Formats: sequence, structure tokens, C-alpha cells
Amino acid sequence: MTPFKAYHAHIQTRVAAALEAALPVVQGEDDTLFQAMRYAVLGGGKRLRALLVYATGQLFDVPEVALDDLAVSVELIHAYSLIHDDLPAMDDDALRRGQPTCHVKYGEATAILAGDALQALAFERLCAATQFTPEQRVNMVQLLSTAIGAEGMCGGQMLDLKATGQRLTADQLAHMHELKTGYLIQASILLGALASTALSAEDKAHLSEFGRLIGMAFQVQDDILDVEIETHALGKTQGADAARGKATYPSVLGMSEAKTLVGDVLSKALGALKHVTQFKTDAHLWHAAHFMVQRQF
Ligand code: GRG
Repeated sequence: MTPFKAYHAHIQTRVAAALEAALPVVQGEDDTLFQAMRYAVLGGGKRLRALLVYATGQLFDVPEVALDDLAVSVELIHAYSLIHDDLPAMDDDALRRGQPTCHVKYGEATAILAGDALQALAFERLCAATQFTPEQRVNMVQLLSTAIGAEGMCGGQMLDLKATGQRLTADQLAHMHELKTGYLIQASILLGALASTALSAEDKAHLSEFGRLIGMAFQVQDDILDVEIETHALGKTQGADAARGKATYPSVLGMSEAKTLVGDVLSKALGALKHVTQFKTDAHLWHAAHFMVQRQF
């Protein structure tokens, strides 16, 4: 096992334990909302956003224990977004992380509430992270809420819904994905950095650019995998984007150009990361960036 694979496995275990502790405890059969929240969050996943929090924090020598609340917050937001994205009113998907989606298992109304409650819990965790100063916490809440609101993830989801069945240019596609998936990825990186009091404005700008680019490369690769990888390996329905008439990088650019784009954008992202004062070539963040675009699931 490579050092990065071991680190990723360690982060998956660590954040799973922190998520388990943060989620409400099921007391009885009637706690359907709690059950649905736990089902959606604890059912696996690559934990990429948590990985980015810890790996960025590590660049600034922030101890892992101080980063747990931040990693939990971004994974709770991610889980909420997946629940809502899978709903019949949105992408209407039946499979997520190799399991029935939350609404298939618990019904639509419960799934909506579980997503809402996970979003609220994410912000509750940030506010309760007393290892940070009140000013740091306000900055974190502002960063995350902006990343997922009307001019972030929700806005991107709206653009995505409107674009279904439409022809998009590569720029329109990039803009939609920057909002829909990119900002949360960028926010995960910046939260890890904001955990340090040593973060300079210049390094914050370099990390923002790195986050923007690595979020884009991640999405292009996601579109490629949607075409190339079978459902059982992907854990979600293969070809779902094409079946819904969604514009994707392979459909807009062609597969070969989409693959070239992944490499080009990764190189630019790494270029931005190298400008960060604390950067080292053996940093986990460097390897995490490669993993995000070279993964096959
Ligand atoms: C419903 C407000 C609202 C937003 C939904 C993030 C999102 C917006 C929708 C997700 C749809 C989707 C599958 C987008 C492709 C990129 C992506 C976010 C993939 C899933 O993330 P991974 O690969 O998932 O990190 P795991 O399961 O590993 O956590």
C-alpha cells in the first residue's frame, strides 16, 4: 500500500468515527428521521471532501483532532446534497454508493427532511468547534454557506435542472459545475486552511485557485467515469447523465478531448498548489489531487 493509500484509509476511518459521534442516536423504531440521516451518511463514500480538509490542515501543521468538526461538516453537506440530488424531483436515482438511495429506502418526505437536518447539523458542528476563535468560526460558516447557497451548490443545481435536454457550450458546462460541485470542494480546502492562524492572503488565494481547478478536474473525470465504468464498480447508475439528456464533458468536447482536459487542468491545479508557502512535494494534498482525477470509482 502506498503512503497516500494508507493515509486515505486512515482518514476514511477517522471521519467515519467522527460522523458516527456527530449524528443523532437512534433510540427506537420510531426514529425514522435519525435512521435516514445515519443511512445516508454512514454508508461509505470516498470521503474526498474530508480528505481535502485534513490534507490542507496538515500543510499548516493543524492537528487532526482540531480538523474533525470541519471534515464532519463538509461530509454532512455532501451527504445532504446527494440525498436531494437523487430525489424524484431532481435526478430520480435509485442507487447511491451501491445501495438504494435514501428516498427509495425511507420515502421521499423523510429523505427531504434527512437532507435538511444534515445541512443544519453541519452548521451546528461548525458553530460548536470551540477549538477555533469566534472570528475563525464566523469565517468558516460564511465560507461554507456561500459555497452551498444560491450562488454556489444550489445555484449550480438549478442551472443543471434547467440545462437538461439543452445543448451547452464548454464554458456554460464549466460554470454550472463550478457552482454545483466545485465550490464545496474548494470550501473543503479553504476550511482546512482557515483552521490555521498562519494563513496569509497570498496562500489563501493560491489555495482558492487550486480548489477551483481541482474541482473542475474532478468533475470532468466524473463525467468520463459515468460513460466508462460499470454500475457495480461506480456504485451509482452508469450512463445516468446521458440517459437524462444532460450535457457532460465527453458529450460536449468528445471523450478524447475530455481526457486531455483532465490532465491539463490537473497540471494547472498543481501549479497553483506549488505556490503555497507551506507546500512540500510529499504533502498528502499533492497526492489527493492526483487521486481525485485518476480514480476509477
Ligand atoms: C440538491 C442542492 C442540491 C445539490 C446537489 C453535488 C450535487 C448538487 C449533486 C451530485 C450529483 C453528482 C453525482 C455530481 C457529480 C459529482 C459528484 C458530486 C459526485 C459524487 O461525489 P463523490 O464521488 O461521492 O465524492 P462519494 O459517494 O464518494 O462521497
